[in-house]
Amino acid sequence: MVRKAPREDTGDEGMRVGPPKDWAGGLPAVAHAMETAYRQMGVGRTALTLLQVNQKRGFDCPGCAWPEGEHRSPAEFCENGAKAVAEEATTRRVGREFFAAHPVGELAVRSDHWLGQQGRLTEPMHKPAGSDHYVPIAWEAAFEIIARELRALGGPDEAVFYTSGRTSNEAAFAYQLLVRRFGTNNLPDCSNMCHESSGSALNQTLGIGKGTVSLEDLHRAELIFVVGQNPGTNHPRMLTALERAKRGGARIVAVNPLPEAGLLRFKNPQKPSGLGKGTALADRFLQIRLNGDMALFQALSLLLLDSADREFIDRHTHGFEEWERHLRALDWDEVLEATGLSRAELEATAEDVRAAGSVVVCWAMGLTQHRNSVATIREVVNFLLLRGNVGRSGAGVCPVRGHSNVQGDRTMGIYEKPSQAFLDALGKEFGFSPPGHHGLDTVEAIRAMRDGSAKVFVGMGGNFVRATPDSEVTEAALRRTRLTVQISTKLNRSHAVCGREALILPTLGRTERDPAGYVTVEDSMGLVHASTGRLRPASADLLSEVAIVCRLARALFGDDPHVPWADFEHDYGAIRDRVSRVIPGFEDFNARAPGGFALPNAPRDERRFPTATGKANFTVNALEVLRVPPGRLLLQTVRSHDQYNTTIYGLDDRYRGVKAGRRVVFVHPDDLAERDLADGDLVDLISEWPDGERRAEGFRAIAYPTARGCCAAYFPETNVLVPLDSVAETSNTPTSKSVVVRLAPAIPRNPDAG
Ligand SMILES: Nc1nc2c(c(=O)[nH]1)N[C@H]1C(S)=C(S)[C@@H](COP(=O)(O)OP(=O)(O)OC[C@H]3O[C@@H](n4cnc5c(=O)[nH]c(N)nc54)[C@H](O)[C@@H]3O)O[C@H]1N2
Ligand SMILES: Nc1nc2c(c(=O)[nH]1)N[C@H]1C(S)=C(S)[C@@H](COP(=O)(O)OP(=O)(O)OC[C@H]3O[C@@H](n4cnc5c(=O)[nH]c(N)nc54)[C@H](O)[C@@H]3O)O[C@H]1N2
Ligand SMILES: [Mo]
Repeated sequence: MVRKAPREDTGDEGMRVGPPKDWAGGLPAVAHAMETAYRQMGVGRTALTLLQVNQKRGFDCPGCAWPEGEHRSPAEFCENGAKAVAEEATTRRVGREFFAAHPVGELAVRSDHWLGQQGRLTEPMHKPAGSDHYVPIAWEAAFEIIARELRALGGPDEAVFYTSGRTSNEAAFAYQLLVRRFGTNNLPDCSNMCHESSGSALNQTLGIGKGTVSLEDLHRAELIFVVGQNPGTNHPRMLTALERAKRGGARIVAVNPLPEAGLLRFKNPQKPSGLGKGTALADRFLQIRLNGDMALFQALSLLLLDSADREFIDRHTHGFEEWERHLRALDWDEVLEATGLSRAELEATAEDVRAAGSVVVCWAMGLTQHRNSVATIREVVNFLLLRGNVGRSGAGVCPVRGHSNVQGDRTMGIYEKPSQAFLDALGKEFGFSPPGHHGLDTVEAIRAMRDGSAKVFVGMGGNFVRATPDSEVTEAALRRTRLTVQISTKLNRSHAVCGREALILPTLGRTERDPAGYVTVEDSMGLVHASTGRLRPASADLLSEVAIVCRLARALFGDDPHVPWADFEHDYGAIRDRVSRVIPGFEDFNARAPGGFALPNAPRDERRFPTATGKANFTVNALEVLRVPPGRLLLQTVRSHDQYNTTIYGLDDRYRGVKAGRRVVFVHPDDLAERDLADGDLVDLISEWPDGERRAEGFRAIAYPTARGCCAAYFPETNVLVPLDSVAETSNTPTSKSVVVRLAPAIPRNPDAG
């Protein structure tokens, strides 16, 4: 059986490819940001909006979760932050006329780019069962439909409540409360596909599922590893922090199969220095093979065993001897094969570490989306513990989060496996018994919908059908449900690939005025602060996410003796009062929110490790080299410079030299030659898995300086290639960065197929 990606109008005809850039930022970044902003918002609104990003009394940038820092420049935005804002603050609108003109069947084959470009959703829409059109519906009627369908289920576990990571703390807390009052822990979220592996590994080893460094630690670090991350595109403000660290004398080691522009050189667009050559960032570039990181960190640790911090190890850690024994048996041939690096490179890097008083390791999706991701991240922890690089100034673990409030949503209880302590506190505060058994994560939720055991899907933001793996399986799963509900700002494919009955509930974005007051978010480094939107809402008929949750709760529960939903709807302070009594670290939440505050972090603040052993745990992780069958390549699915996850801003990937197209696959020239392929050839990507092949058609092969044996292509176009059952151990994260594929000359496309 062959699974194929749906045909879509990609508009790739005018594609041009040039050499990749070796620097990021600078004036082109400003120019591109402005161009997008003007196109979406016009000149006046652009000035008004961009000046409020990440300011003390402005709104939190919906772009990424990188912290703001103490000294905010008057234009604390970056190119991609500006694009994220422009997407939301666009003046384009999608109203009832649009849905009258475009049946659902047509929208389902439109490209993600086209869908996103249509503009902001303006009123609640309903697709009745059996119809191919959305029609307007009143808010209360929409809530009645959801309540009716939820009540009709065989039990609460037949519903799935997804969350994407832009939802505010207040909305997230109210949402998980509604879901648990209803009786299920089926709260999958985008984190399941993102940093779940980091959370799993860090909880077990350090006793906290978050990073242990502050922005100041990064500024003070003597050596910074940036592993499996492309900050020039995905966390541009991080480059400013790296630049600052470098000015203070830090060295930077970039570990990546791709020579990403932002890792090599940075021209700060906010400083006059941004005009010149900029700052060279990485002192050392380790061009590693995909999935070679566990071998890398084991090898570095082995080379550094003689310089262990014995005092720290004896006092604060557990399991060192067993780990040391395991390391000493490391097979160098396997290390060199897995990493694709030379022994000399590894030894030189170990000397960098030996010379550094403090080390930070930063990482993102390059480490989290492999089968052995949890073990790899545990190995990063081992490497840092060895020299006492956790819980002191300038040192620690730094998983760099994606969505702007993904970390806060988890803190608020958006989690399918909540701790008993959290459930007890929630139950005590509201006087009910939350469900004790664990719920479904993202992959399990897809299986449950596929198998018919989950029948209602509610999405609090995000684009479930496009963000998830195995597109064909997932699309069929969603279509099988009785009802899908999408609470969204913008149109996306999850509105078109929907349940038999479907609802679109349009909501306010971060940038917009909310009469019920400010909301709060938590950044990647555990700082909580307020966010206040100031723009006029995209339509008078939008409700805030909190209001949607509260009104749905009233339709579902009637007069709820346990939760004052009406109060919550109109006064977010009333929600924060409850949070302050349920979640540790939020004491006096309302008083502290406006100024912002740091959540407690035991490893960072006190060198205390609240794990099962009461110490930081060394762990033994078996090294398995990921060998691909002859003729195959390992594919990673990445973001282009012009996208935000499934939102496609444009068709360029400036830093990688691609213009006006997305169906490309980056391959090492020698790997192309071995396959008798030439730069520019059209190929199909075929992934192989025991249950059958999956095919993504019509990709232009680009000769590119990636590591040998590896290739890269953009998601979501390649999600069809990631099998649903190919997941990371423990975290269950889809293995989006290591898919075994073969390249085949493309089957010519039928020009009429659209
Ligand atoms: N503009 C913009 N900003 C974003 C996003 C966006 O889509 N657009 N998305 C947001 C979200 S949700 C997230 S999670 C983050 C994602 O931020 P990133 O993790 O930077 O995003 P990816 O594009 O997935 O890039 C993965 C990087 O890891 C490298 N890599 C892949 N596999 C391996 C490996 O096995 N080992 C090593 N060492 N490196 C590897 C790739 O070459 C690439 O540089 O960005 C957030 N910010
Ligand atoms: N193959 C592959 N797949 C991946 C990844 C990968 O690297 N490779 N990365 C994974 C990662 S890291 C992540 S985080 C997921 C992302 O998965 P999601 O978070 O589900 O996807 P997004 O594309 O960020 O969601 C975009 C939609 O969110 C809605 N939206 C935007 N802002 C708001 C808001 O303020 N409120 C509400 N209610 N809705 C809003 C808009 O309607 C928009 O269309 O994708 C994952 N999928
Ligand atoms: Mo993410």
